[in-house]
Amino acid sequence: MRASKTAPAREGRNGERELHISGAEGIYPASEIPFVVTRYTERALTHPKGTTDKIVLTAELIREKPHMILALPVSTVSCRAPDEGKTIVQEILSVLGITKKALHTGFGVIQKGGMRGAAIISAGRGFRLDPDKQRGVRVSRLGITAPASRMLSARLSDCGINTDIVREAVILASKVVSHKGVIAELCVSDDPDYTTGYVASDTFGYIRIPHIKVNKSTVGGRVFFVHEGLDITGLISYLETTPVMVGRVSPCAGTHSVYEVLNSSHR
Ligand code: WAQ
Ligand code: MG
Repeated sequence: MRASKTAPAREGRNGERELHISGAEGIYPASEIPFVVTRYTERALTHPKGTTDKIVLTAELIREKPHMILALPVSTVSCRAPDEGKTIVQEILSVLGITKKALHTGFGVIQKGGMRGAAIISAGRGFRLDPDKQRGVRVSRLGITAPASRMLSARLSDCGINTDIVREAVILASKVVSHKGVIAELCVSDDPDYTTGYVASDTFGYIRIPHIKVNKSTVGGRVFFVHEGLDITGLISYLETTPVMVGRVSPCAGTHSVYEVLNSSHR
């Protein structure tokens, strides 16, 4: 599903532009499609980013057998303000070998906001590698099996964070970092009232960072940091079209300091 609204062109340009409001995707049994369509439509119509004037829903049969993956373990770091959040992001990413330059490019993309997909950035030189800079790359064809979904809900509930937003983000991040070329993902929601972001990596799992942005801010986005010299076409094809489902779930920890989280590397 994708929902947008029409806005006047930027100064000095002609015509109108489509502002991204909300998007969602999943892999479901055909019998669930009517319910999913209702849920996604309601989400688009009640989105905190504003009133949508266009909702596009697409349903496609997946013929390929989905590739099964393990969900990342979830933890939360204590963080009280955006400045502290930025420092925490820097610490995690530098341990993962992502340069300051790459991080600078990444923060730039998120600060600008307004994208429907994610940016791909090389972890060393900090170059933006995805071809459509306005749209980015939209991760799709991802889902979770029914038993894994029940387990994920139970584990997230134990930590008091069992919401659609967290569940969908954990599934997405697990697909993204399951590709060997991706070192880490940085995410900040573009919803004005959602201020928790995350850094996901195969090494440290899904690390939630509360107060990564100020309330009421509509900037946000996603950035995938990748190994230098990676085959970008192959990565985009994996993210956009390879069906991937979470079949098993990892533990969920409570809130800890960033050092505790970094010292408990799970793999
Ligand atoms: N593929 C690529 N990029 C995406 C996708 C996707 N499927 N969905 C969203 N994005 C990008 C896009 O640029 C959005 O503007 C941006 O991410 C933010 O999307 O554990 O809600 O849906 O509490 O606002 C993080 C949860 C929530 C943290 C993230 O993102 C937690 C969130 P949003
Ligand atoms: Mg959003």
